[in-house]
Amino acid sequence: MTDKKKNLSEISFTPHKQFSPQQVRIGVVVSQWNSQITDALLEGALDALQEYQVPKANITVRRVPGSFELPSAAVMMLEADEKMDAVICLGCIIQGETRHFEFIAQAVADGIMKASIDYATPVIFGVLTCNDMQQAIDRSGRKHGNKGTEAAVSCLQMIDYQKSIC
Ligand code: DLZ
Repeated sequence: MTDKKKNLSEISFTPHKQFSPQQVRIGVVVSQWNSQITDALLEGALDALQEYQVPKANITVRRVPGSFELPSAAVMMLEADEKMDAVICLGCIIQGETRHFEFIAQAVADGIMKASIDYATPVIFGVLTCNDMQQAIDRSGRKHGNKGTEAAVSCLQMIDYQKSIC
């Protein structure tokens, strides 16, 4: 991870025997702000889940207005479906002229962490926090890989972890 040019999406893991991707249920909440980017993150995430053989029928995708809404939307999903194994949050926050960036980015990071701890369930931070649009483009399927793919693999790895300790 120290090499800036490294494609961060080139991550994988070896599942434990107890892990059956065909049986996991995953929610994905996607921010509509910067949708050009978040749609690409979603595509990367869904491709990765498909590669690991998670059935499409076991994946629930929902859109929310902006990244700020991601933590509460994740919690609502976990509340609504107790069989949900994990939720992936996808968003893109870009630095602007005002201080919205720092408030939103910090709140989202804290909210996602709180949701995962409160529910003892993986809630994955697939949110780009970028200085400009080019950085976001580079991390949503270009030279720095796709953060959505990375989020999906992290999600499966955490479900695997949870099942391996139960
Ligand atoms: C308001 C706002 C701004 C200025 N910028 C972004 C952004 O870069 N990325 C993002 O995901 N959302 C942004 N939002 C919207 C907030 O996340 C939120 O949806 C609104 O403040 C309504 O609560």
